[in-house]
Amino acid sequence: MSNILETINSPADVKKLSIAELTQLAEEIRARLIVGVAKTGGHIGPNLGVVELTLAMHYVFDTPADSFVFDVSHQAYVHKLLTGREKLFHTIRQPGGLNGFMLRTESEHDSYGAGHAGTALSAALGMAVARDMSGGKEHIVALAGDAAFTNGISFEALNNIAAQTKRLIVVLNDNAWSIDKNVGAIAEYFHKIVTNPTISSLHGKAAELVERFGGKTVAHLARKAEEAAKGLIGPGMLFEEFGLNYFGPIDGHNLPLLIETFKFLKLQNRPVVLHAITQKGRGFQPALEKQKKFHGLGPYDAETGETKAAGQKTYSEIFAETLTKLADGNEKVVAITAAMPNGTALDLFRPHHPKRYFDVGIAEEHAVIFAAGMATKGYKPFCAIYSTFLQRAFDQVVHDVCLQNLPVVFCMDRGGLSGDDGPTHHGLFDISYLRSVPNLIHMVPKDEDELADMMYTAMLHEGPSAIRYPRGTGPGVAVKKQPVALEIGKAEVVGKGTDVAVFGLGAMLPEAKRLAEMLRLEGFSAAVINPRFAKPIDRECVAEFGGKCGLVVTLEDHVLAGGFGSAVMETLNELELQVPVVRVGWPDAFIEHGKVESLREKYGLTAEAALEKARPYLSRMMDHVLAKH
Ligand SMILES: Cc1ncc(C[n+]2csc(CCOP(=O)(O)OP(=O)(O)O)c2C)c(N)n1
Repeated sequence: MSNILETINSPADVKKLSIAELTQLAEEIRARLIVGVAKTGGHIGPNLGVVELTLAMHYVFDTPADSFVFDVSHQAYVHKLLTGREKLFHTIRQPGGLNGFMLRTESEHDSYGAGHAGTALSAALGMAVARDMSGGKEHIVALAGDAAFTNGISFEALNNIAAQTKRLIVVLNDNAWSIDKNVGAIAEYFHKIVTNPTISSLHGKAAELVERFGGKTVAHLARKAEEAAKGLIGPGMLFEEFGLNYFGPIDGHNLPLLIETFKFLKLQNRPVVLHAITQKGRGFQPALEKQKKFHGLGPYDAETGETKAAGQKTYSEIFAETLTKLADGNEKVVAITAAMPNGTALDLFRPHHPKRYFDVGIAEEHAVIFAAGMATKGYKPFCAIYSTFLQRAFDQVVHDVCLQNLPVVFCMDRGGLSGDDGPTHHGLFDISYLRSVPNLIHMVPKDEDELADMMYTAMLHEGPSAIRYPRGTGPGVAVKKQPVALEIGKAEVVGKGTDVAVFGLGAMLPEAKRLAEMLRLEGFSAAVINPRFAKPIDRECVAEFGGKCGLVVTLEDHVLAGGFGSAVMETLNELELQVPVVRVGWPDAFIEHGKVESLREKYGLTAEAALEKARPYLSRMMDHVLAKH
């Protein structure tokens, strides 16, 4: 069997193929995805679901002149394979390799970068309006999953589309899944359309005819199907009410039908929605059986789908187990996730307290206000939202939770560098953006047991609180049976010293200890402090060490701008202490994807790099230290 995929250097090559060849290409792409992602890890399920859709889009439209905007863009691997990146596909998500999402700097075919959900319709509308203003003729196609429609921004865009442009194509890629099963009224609404037997049979017939006539009558048929569908579902089809013409549901794996439909949609002079039904994980049995797992995962066996047995418990798992325990003993504790039961591990909590578990969809802003509402009635909501996704809900944290001093707990998973996912997913800003908000306390545990203590502290605290913890596993410390409440704003001194004070926040504490050891070998007495709180900062501790030490070093897995080190400097300034501060953290730049360890080395988040940064101050201190000891 000749390998068609190898001959595809750009979308122009796709257009040369016959339907039979395209069908073969679809199979080759599936095989390539399954085998390739088995080695690199990545979003295999979503990509297997959009093979035909992406092929048909590239067959009919013309990127980069036309623009494709993918929501989240985790399903853009097929697009990457068809736009000159097949030879590099083995590098996806690998250091220095292709990014796992659309990236404007990676290819002229990637018209819009993303990683967070709900952005495709707004971005595509912006492009369409810009095109209209400058008299362009190109097509703009937004592809968004069914779960993207649980997100408010998608609806803000829908509300705006018909008023702003006559030409925009929205593809609703409906596989009924978010990462978990899609939730809420929108999911049910799509389900009703899809399972309506009359519509299905009508569209089945349309598909047959398209195949038979090679699409010659498709325009006529689509109109007929659309009219019939309208009559069947009732007067107010959701999208029609928003002023978009609705087409579908159609089989998102039927290549000829998709091609003819896109050709037809291209000619429309009104914004349109194409509702395509697809199957997440199509063509790979393990992914069909375990939809959730195969949404996105690390390396797996390409034959069986087996993954390495999980070893040590992750921070997410410790979080979920602790929350279950807290909820066992306190009936006011509730758990809220914005479509991330798997990632946050709240799916471990769900069976224990199903009535106190809430998946609100990909709706972080709503999740936070919903939590605020529950808190006004005496409940203790634990809002489990990744650090990067809580960025979405900043105003809700400020205006709804903190301004009213409501006791909502933000559990920010992936606080710190996320690694393979890259800049869209690194959780590097939460200290800066939360530290400025009155009433909120911000905690960072050094290990799993301290995470449990912090959650307990947050449960007892009468105002808002936030806890950030890193992706993956921690040091592997056993969690006590009964957590203890920590004194708010109190740091823990883990190593005494008088010359240098090293503050190691959370995951950076081991580096702080290593640095102290290196300093000791050079003749300096170095204290090591586990700050625990980024806010309120332990003023007494800062005053004590800032007063007696000749140098303060801070280490954090966070951007330097406005981070923990900045908080220490502000405090020293308020205390009128003139001690120099060496801050170690991420620079003022978006950090690429890669392995955490090597990126830390590259950007100087190691004890060695800290020592080099401290060197000029240490030299100046030397005489004084020699005299002292
Ligand atoms: C703001 C935000 N919250 C959460 C996520 C995590 N996330 C990534 S993909 C996804 C589900 C997407 O489902 P859908 O849009 O239906 O696409 P599918 O994967 O099913 O093709 C979620 C919740 C995100 N990317 N952005």
